[in-house]
Amino acid sequence: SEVYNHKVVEKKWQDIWDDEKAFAATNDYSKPKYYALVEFPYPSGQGLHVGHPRPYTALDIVARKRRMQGYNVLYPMGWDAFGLPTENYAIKNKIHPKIVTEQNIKHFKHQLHSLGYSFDWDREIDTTDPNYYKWTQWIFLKLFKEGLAYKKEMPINWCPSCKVGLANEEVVGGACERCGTPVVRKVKSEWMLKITEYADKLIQGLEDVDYIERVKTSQRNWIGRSKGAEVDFSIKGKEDKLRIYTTRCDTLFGATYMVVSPEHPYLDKYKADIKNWDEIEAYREQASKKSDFERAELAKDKTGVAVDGLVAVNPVSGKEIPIWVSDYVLMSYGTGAIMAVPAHDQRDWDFAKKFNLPIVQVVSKDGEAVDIEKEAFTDVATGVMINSDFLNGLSVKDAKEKMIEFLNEHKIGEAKVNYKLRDWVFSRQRYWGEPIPVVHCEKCGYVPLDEKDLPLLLPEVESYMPTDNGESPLAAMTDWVNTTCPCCGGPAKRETDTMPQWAGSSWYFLRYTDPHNTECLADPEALKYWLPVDWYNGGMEHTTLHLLYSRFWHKFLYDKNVVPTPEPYQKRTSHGMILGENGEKMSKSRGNVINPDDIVEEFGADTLRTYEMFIGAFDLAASWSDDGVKGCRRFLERVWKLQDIMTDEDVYSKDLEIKMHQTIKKVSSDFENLKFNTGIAALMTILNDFTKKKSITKAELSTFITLLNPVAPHITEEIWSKIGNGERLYQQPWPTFEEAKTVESVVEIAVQINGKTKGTISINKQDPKDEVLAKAKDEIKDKLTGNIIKEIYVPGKIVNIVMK
Ligand code: ANZ
Ligand code: ZN
Repeated sequence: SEVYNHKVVEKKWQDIWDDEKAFAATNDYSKPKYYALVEFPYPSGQGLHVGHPRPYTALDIVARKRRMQGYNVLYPMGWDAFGLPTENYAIKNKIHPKIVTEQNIKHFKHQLHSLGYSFDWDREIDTTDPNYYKWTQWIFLKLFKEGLAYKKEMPINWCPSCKVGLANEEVVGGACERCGTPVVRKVKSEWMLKITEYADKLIQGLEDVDYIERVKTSQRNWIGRSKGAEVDFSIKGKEDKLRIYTTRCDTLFGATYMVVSPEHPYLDKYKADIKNWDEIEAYREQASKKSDFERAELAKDKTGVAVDGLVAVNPVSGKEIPIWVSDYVLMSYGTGAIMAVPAHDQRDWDFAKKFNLPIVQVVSKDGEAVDIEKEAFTDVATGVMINSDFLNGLSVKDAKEKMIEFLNEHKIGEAKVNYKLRDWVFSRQRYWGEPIPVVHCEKCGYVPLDEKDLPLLLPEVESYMPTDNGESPLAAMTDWVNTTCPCCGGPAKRETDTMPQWAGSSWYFLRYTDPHNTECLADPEALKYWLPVDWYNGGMEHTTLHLLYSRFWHKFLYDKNVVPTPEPYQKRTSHGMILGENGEKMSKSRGNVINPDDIVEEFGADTLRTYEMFIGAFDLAASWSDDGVKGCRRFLERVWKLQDIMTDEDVYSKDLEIKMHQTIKKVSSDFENLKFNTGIAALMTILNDFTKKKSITKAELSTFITLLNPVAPHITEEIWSKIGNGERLYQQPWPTFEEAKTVESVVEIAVQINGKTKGTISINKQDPKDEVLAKAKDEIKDKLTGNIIKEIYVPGKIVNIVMK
């Protein structure tokens, strides 16, 4: 055959697949379905990087294989196109973000197309398309009407560089996730989504899905369910109680002081009683400059001020204890106030040591007092209560229960569950996002737009620059801002904040099922058929953001009968990153960025696909290797040459029959179990057998290229047509194997006399015992000189003749 020219072959088949709409999902709902999903990309100006093809190829393999297995497969692609980088680029280059987005999408699409993915391009979606974001706004209205979207004055994480408010999830190590600038706190009125109302459902739902364990764990930790109690401490001379949250109500007798957060409302309320108000105020000012993240840091040096003039009373011991203000207590968690138990909480211990506050041990180690001079004693498992009146002698667990009973009985507290999860800050003071479809009317307050007025289009503005006072550029568009109230018809102002980038991706997988629908977000029949997504693969970095947000929206839509399943994704896996040759992250500054276009140009899409799947265990990070790429190219060249040694037989040859069945079995299961690398290795192994033999039957070659097709679809399709097989390879059934033919039946076994090996014979595992023994004795006949006492045959393993 002529030499393998990937350029000709790949272009040819990509055109044919387009013409034939080869990979369109059908609306034939009688067929079994399979919905494979990868996270749609943000179409950045940099284009595709070599990290993208790893997950895309993996699920392309699954999708192609499932189609061959007779499934109606949905494997869609689209663009998560709102967001800051595009807006920033637009500002810098004075081009409308819409135009930037169009250009970027065009480039991305061209790149993805050149990789031969079997996406159903007729279902392409773009989150910035008004026909799409109409439904994003529609979902927002539903949330608003249910009281799950609300406006709140709150201190937010503010990035002074991006000039944008950030959700907790977008703050990494105290800095803006995007630009790395340290985040400051700023009080703003923000739209919030009540994801906390779904905290329990989001935890419980994890029981019913097949997610890799580390995804489940990190979702649980992020939600951070904590079981404890709230307890009222009285303040001497006041009606008000100071309510605290604790997970260790068993230690109440050890509470030697209290701490309130600098933002605690009682400070202002009792300003007149507080003698050192100036000091307190100065401290509050200082604290306001820190992020919650910095304040909660365990290792940090504790600071604080005693509140001079207010005294609390421990409700169980009756002792008077001081109240302090410290920034290690956050207003955003529990009640914003704590009882400090320095003997058993390390933060309290650090604080007590620094400010010389009393430390009283109330938990012992199995009844023995422990040394708490060096650190707090926090072990719960061995803890037994001491110095605690009616709790003495109880284990920590029993003491908690008993204390809760006591609190209930005396009406000074009760059991309480808290979550680390915060409500989702849903407004951004930026231009390039979905407008929030709400107006503000002096008389009626916040009023939602009528559904029939959706989409609320993003208006054209002159400048996309965010304003220094933190308002969106839309605020400057008075024509657009001033409107009438849908409720009373009076003058009203439009909301000028837009939705965060995470909005459009919170439901996009629903739209793929019916992307052109103008009546509803998707036809209920389509949703019923396609949901849940059978397999969703995406980055670990999206576990606490996108994955949690989209599960939240889905659960809400399920409660509203819009979607038919309580969970959106049945299975979730995650891929490892692709690093540079040196094992470091690829980045412009390191100069180690590989452009997939160059690889496709020089070696071909099939080589890139094969390489990215062969690079290593799918869930682990892997370093790029140019030699590895060349190795995969050589593999495909050898596959190409198999045509030259093909014979006409339509059966597997006797000597390779078992290996063929084994390979089908292994590849079939490896491709379903994230073991793409070992599946490909099995194909490489059997390729060696063919080349060594210098012959391959037509049946063998046909099966071989069918198995390789999901990985390297162009070259295999070309070989298929060249060896005179009719139709298309992508339309062929996936090869099947017979279990019985996957086990090697011919084996070599040892023949022993009195446990010592004297020879070997080659037998069939199924051969009857008599036959094996006869063959064995014949093999060693000149050594059988004594009396045979016993003849032992361990089937398929060994023959032992016992002689005297
Ligand atoms: C007394 C105590 C004694 C505590 C003890 C712990 C150990 P998680 O598990 O994270 O929910 N806490 C409560 N509200 C707080 C706030 N707003 N800011 C900072 N810390 C706060 O932790 C709950 C524990 O964290 C609570 O239980 C409280 O300290 C502290 F031996 O109360 B504990
Ligand atoms: Zn009104």
